Amino acid sequence: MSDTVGKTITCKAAIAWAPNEPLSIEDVQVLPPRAHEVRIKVLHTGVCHTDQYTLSGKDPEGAFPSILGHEGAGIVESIGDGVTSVKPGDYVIALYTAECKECKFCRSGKTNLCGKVRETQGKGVMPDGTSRFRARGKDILHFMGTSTFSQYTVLADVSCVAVTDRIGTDKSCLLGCGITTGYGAAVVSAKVEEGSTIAVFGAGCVGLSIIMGAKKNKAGRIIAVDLNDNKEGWARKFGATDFVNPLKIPRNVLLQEYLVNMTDGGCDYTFDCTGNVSVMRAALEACHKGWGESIVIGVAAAGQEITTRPFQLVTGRVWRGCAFGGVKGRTQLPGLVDDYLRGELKVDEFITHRVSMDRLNEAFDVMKQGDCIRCVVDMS
Ligand code: NAD
Ligand code: AHE
Ligand code: ZN
Repeated sequence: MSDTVGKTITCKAAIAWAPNEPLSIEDVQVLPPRAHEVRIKVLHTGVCHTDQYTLSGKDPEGAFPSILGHEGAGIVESIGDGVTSVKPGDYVIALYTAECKECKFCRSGKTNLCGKVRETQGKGVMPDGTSRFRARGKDILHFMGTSTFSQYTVLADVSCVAVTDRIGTDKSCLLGCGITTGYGAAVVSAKVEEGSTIAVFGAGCVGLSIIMGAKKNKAGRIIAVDLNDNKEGWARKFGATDFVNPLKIPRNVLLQEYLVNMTDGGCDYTFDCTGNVSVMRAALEACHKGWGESIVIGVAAAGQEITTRPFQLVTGRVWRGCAFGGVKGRTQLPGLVDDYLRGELKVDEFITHRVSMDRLNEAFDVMKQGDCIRCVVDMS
C-alpha cells in the first residue's frame, strides 16, 4: 500500500487562475478521495481544443481558478469507501462522460450521456459539492470531472475505466477524448454504412478519427474539408478519398452546393469538427435530401447559434450531435484498447508533439499552429 493513502499529496499542477492567462505550474494540495472517489497519479495527458476553448473564457461552464485537462491516463493511487470498479495499481483512463450504469440515461440504451455526476461536474466540484484541490490557501475548481493537468487528481469512480497497461498511458490518454470522439461518431453514433458517402469538416484529431472510423466501416467516399492544405496528406493517410479546401472552390458557389454537386445529390453523413456555426450549416445542407444526417461535434462559443431553412429538415435531412462519439466509457473503452493492441485502431499516428509537464503552455502554443494533431504531455 502506498504511504500516501489517506493523506493530502502536494504535487505540481497547471492552474488556470483566470481566462486567457498562461497556466501557472505550481504546487497544489490534492486531498484524499472520499466515498466513491478515486485518486489517480496522472502519467500522461493530451491537450484538446476544448481546454483552449474553456481557457479562452468563452465556455459558459468555464470557472476559475481551476485545473483544466480532460484527456488523461494514469495509475490509481488510492480509493475511497465503496469503490469496487478499480483498485490501487490499476491503469485507468479519465472519463469526462461518466457511466454509472444505473441512471435514467445509462439505462435508456439511447445515449452515452450519464446523469449521475454531470451537474456537479459542470460546477467544477466533486459530487458532494466540494473540491479536492487547494493552492495558495484557496479551493481550486475541478474541470470536466477530470482535471488531468495535475500530477494527481481525484475522480468520481464512475468517471474512470481500468484498461490494460500494455497500451501505455501516452497512448491511452488520447482515447480519453479526441480519438474516441471521432471514431465513435462514425462507428457508434452515425453507424456509417458500407458504400456511403461522407464529408468531414475539419481534419484535426477528431476529424481524422472520423475518417478512420468511416474507413473501418467501408464508406465508399470520404471527403475531408479543411482550410489548411497541409491537412490533405493527413486526411488521405487516414482514409480520405477526396479533399476540398473551401477557399479554393469557385467564389460564386457555396461550399454545400459544391459538395452536393460532387456527390450526386449530397452526402449520406456529414460531420462538423470545427465548432464554427457557419460550417455546421454547410455540413447540414451538404446532406442528401430524404436521408442525409449531419452530426455536430465541434464546440461553439457561448452565444453562437445554428440556423438553416426548416425546409432542409422537412425534406428529410437530420441534424444531431454527439459527445464523446456516443461511446460509453466504462463499457466500451477496454474494447477500443484491444482494437489498438490488435493493430486495428491507430493511436500513435496522432501524436505529433510531446512535452514535459513544466512546458504544458507550449502544448497550447503548438495546438494553435497548423501542424499539430495531438501534443502529449508527460506528467511525471
Ligand atoms: P483541431 O483544431 O485539431 O481541428 C480542427 C480543424 O478544423 C483544423 O484542421 C482546422 O484547420 C479546421 N478548420 C477550422 N475552421 C475551419 C473551417 N471554417 N472550415 C474547414 N475547416 C476548418 O480540433 P480537434 O481537436 O479535432 O477538435 C475539433 C472540434 O471538436 C473542437 O471544436 C473541439 O472543441 C470539439 N470536440 C468536441 C468533442 C465532443 O465530444 N463533442 C470532443 C472533442 C473535441
Ligand atoms: N461546457 C460547454 C460545452 C462543452 C462541450 O460541448 N463539451 C463536450 C465535450 S468536448 C470534449 O473536448 C461534451 O461532452 N458535451 C456534453 C456534456 O455533457 O458536457 C458549454 O457550452 O456549456
Ligand atoms: Zn476534448
